[in-house]
Amino acid sequence: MMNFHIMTLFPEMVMEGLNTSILGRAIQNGCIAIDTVNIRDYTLDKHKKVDDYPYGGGAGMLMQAQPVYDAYQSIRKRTSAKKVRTVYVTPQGAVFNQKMAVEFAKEEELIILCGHYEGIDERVLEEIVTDYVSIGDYVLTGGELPAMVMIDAIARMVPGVLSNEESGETESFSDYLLEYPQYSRPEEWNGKKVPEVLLSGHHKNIEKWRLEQSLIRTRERRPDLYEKYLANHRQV
Ligand code: 4FV
Repeated sequence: MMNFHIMTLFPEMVMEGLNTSILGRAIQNGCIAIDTVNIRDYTLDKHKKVDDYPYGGGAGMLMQAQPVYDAYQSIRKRTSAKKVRTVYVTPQGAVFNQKMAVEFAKEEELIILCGHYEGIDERVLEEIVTDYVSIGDYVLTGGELPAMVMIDAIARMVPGVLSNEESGETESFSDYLLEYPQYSRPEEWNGKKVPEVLLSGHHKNIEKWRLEQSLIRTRERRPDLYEKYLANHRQV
């Protein structure tokens, strides 16, 4: 059972987005639990102000420390572990990948902090964040989509979430190679036939064909991963 606690200004956006097919079922069958904490609920002024101008000037607004910290404390009060792993999703973080998803899936509890505007006051980040994670080198308007992307990838790796039919493609990133082309019925569609080898029933030949296709696809689309694969499989 894995508990995700999401700190956000837009709880409904996150819950709506995550309560779908596989994740919805995982929540129903108790493999994972997802709750949201609305940072705005922890403001102390009547205008429920969460942001202010950045010292030193610069464009945009910054989320202030106090509401974030108090929202965090509200989660800590009801989580068991001493220091719960707390991810701040931000372009200033390590880029998320399948390896990190597998690692995060081992946690019982995971807090994910979603920023907005230009980001969050550094002083509260220093206080509560254990991991800085980016979903890619581009700038979004908020941390909710990154949080949902991470939860989707992490939850898939929690035992019981995927049925064995669904857990196929996870290994496609385990040895740097992209997954091979896949086909299903009918055997011919739009004048295009399924590659003969896949209909042959020769598992050795199918495996060989799939590896070849993965190598071709990886070399074409992700030369960076292809280099890593070659380095890892240097024929001595
Ligand atoms: C982002 C990313 C991202 C930046 C300012 C939210 C936005 C706003 N988070 N991976 N790329 N965040 O663009 O994680 O606060």
